[in-house]
Amino acid sequence: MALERTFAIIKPNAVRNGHVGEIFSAIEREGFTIHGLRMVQLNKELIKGFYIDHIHKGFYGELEAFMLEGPVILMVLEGENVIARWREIMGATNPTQAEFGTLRRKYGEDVTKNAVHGSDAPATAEREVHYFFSAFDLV
Ligand code: IDP
Ligand code: MG
Repeated sequence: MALERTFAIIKPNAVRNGHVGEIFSAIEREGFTIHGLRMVQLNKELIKGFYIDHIHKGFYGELEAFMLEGPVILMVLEGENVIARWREIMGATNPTQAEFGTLRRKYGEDVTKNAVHGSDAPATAEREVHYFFSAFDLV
C-alpha cells in the first residue's frame, strides 16, 4: 500500500445543493487528509485544459456548460491507496449505475451532473493536482 495523493472536485451541482459538508464528512470518515483546498469559478479555458481528453467527445459541450454553472471546490486528498479508494467512494460515472451509498448515487443528478470528480490513475492525479495547485498552495 502506498500513501498517495489524488485530485478531487466538488462539482457545481453539489455545491449549489448544499452537499459540501456531507462530502467533507465522507472524506474525513475515510481517514483521508486534505492538503489543498480552493473554491473557484472555472472558465472555458480552464475547463478545456482540464478535460483535454474529452474535448472531441459528443458530450463535451454539455460537460463544459455544467462546469460553468457555479463555483466548484478543488481538493488534494492524501491517504493509503486514495486514488482507487476515492473513485470507489464516488461510484460509477453515471449515478444510476453507481452503488448505493456512493457520493454519485446520493448527490449526482445525471451522467453529467454527477457531483464529484476524482483522478483515475497516478499519472492523471499528478497532472490534475499541478494543473490547479502550485507547490506553494499544498500543505
Ligand atoms: P469520470 O469522471 O467517472 O472519470 P469520465 O469518462 O472521465 O468520467 O468523464 C468526465 C466527466 O464527463 C464525467 O464525470 C461526467 O461529468 C461527464 N460525462 C462522462 N460521460 C458522459 C456522457 O456520456 N454524457 C454526458 N456527460 C458525460
Ligand atoms: Mg475521468
